[in-house]
Amino acid sequence: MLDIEDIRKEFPILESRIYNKPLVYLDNAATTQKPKCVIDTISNVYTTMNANVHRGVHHLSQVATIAMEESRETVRKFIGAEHSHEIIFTRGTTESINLVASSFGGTFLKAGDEIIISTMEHHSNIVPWQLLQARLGIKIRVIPLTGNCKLDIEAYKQLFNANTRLVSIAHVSNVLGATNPIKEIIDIAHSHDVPVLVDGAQSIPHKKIDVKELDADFLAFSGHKVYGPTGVGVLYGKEKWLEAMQPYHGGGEMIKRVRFDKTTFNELPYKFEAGTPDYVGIIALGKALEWVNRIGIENIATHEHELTMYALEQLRRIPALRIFGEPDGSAISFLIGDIHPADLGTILDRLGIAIRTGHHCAQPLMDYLGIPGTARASFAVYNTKEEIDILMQGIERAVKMLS
Ligand code: 7TS
Repeated sequence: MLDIEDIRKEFPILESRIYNKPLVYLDNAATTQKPKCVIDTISNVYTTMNANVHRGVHHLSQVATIAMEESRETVRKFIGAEHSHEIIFTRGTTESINLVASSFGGTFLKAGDEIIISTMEHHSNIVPWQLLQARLGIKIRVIPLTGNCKLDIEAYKQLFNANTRLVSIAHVSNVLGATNPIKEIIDIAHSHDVPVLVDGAQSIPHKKIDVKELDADFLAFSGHKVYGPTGVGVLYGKEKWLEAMQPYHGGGEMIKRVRFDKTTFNELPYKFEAGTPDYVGIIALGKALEWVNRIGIENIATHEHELTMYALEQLRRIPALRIFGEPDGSAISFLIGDIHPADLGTILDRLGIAIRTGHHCAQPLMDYLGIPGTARASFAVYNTKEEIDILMQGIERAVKMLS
C-alpha cells in the first residue's frame, strides 16, 4: 500500500494554488510533475559536477561522464535491455521515432516498401513516416479500429505482405488511455520477420516494460512523462538493428575518424548521439527512474488503475457523458452532450483543475471518432480519489453553467 500523502510531499508543485484553489493536476499524459530528488539533481549537477562529458581528461568531465553512463545503466535495467549500448539518449519520444524513421528508413527502406501504423497514433508516430514517404516513396498502411476503439487485430494480420518492413505502434493510446495487446502485435509481426517499434510514451510511466520479454525491436519514450526532466528521452534498439543502421545526426562524438575523403563512425551508442547531449537531463532522468523503482512500478500501476476505475464510475453518473474507448489505467477522454471541451477545460481551470482538451495530437483518431477533440483527465501516482471528487464537482458546476 502506498502512502499517497507522503508521495505528494515529494512534489513541491502540488502545494501550488491556482486562482486561490488547490492545484488538481490531471494532465499527466502531457507531462508529469517532478519529485524534489529530480529537481535537486539538476541543481546539484550544475553546482558540483558540470563539465562536458566524454571529452575531458579532467576530473569534473570524468565525474559527469560516469554519472551519465550510470544513468544509461539505470535505463537499461528499467526496461530489461540486454546491453547498455542499446540505450540511445534522445530529446524524447518524438526524436526517438524520427531517428528510427531516418536511420532505419535510410538503411533498409526503398520505394514500394510498406510500414504499418494504426489509426490511434500520436502525430509523432505518423508524420515522421509521412516525411519518409515523401523522401523514399514508401507506403503507410494503417490498422483500423473496431467499434470500441480497439485495434482490429484480424485486419492487422491482413496488412502484411512481401513488402512489409516495419510496424510502429503505440503501447498505450494518449487519447483512449487503453493498452494495446503489444506482445500479440509483436509476435504477429515477427511471424512475418518484420521488426516492431513500440511507442512507449504513455506506457513507461504506468506499467512494467521488459523489452526482452516483449521481444521489442525498438522502444521510444520521453523522460518528462515519467517524472523526469524535459528535453531528454530514450530510444532502445536491438543491437543488430542499431549496428546496421546509418547514423541519424552527424557531428561531434558520433565519429571515430573524420577525413575529408572518408569518415568512420563511433561504436554504439555514441554513433547515434551526435553533439553535446543533455547530460544534466540524462542524469536527472536516471534519478527519476530510481525514484519510480523506489515507489515500485507495480504499486504505481495498481494505484492508477484504482483511480481510473473510480473516475470512470463517477463520470458515468453524468448524463450525456460519453467516454471514448476502454481506459484501463492512465487517461480518460470524454465529451458531455454538445459542450465544447475547451469551454469545460476553461471553467475547470478557474477551479484549479488542470485537464487537457483538444485533439491531443491524434487528429486521425478524432476524424475516425467524428469529433474535433475531447476533454482528457490523466493520472499519476500522486493523484487521489479526493481530487477526482473535486473534478466531478467541477464538471457538475461547468455543466450547469454551459447547458
Ligand atoms: N507518443 C505518444 C503516445 C504520446 O502521447 C506523445 C506525447 C508522444 C508520442 C510525443 O512525446 P514527446 O515527449 O516527444 O512530445 N503526448 C502528449 C499528450 O498526450 N499531450 O501532450 C503530449
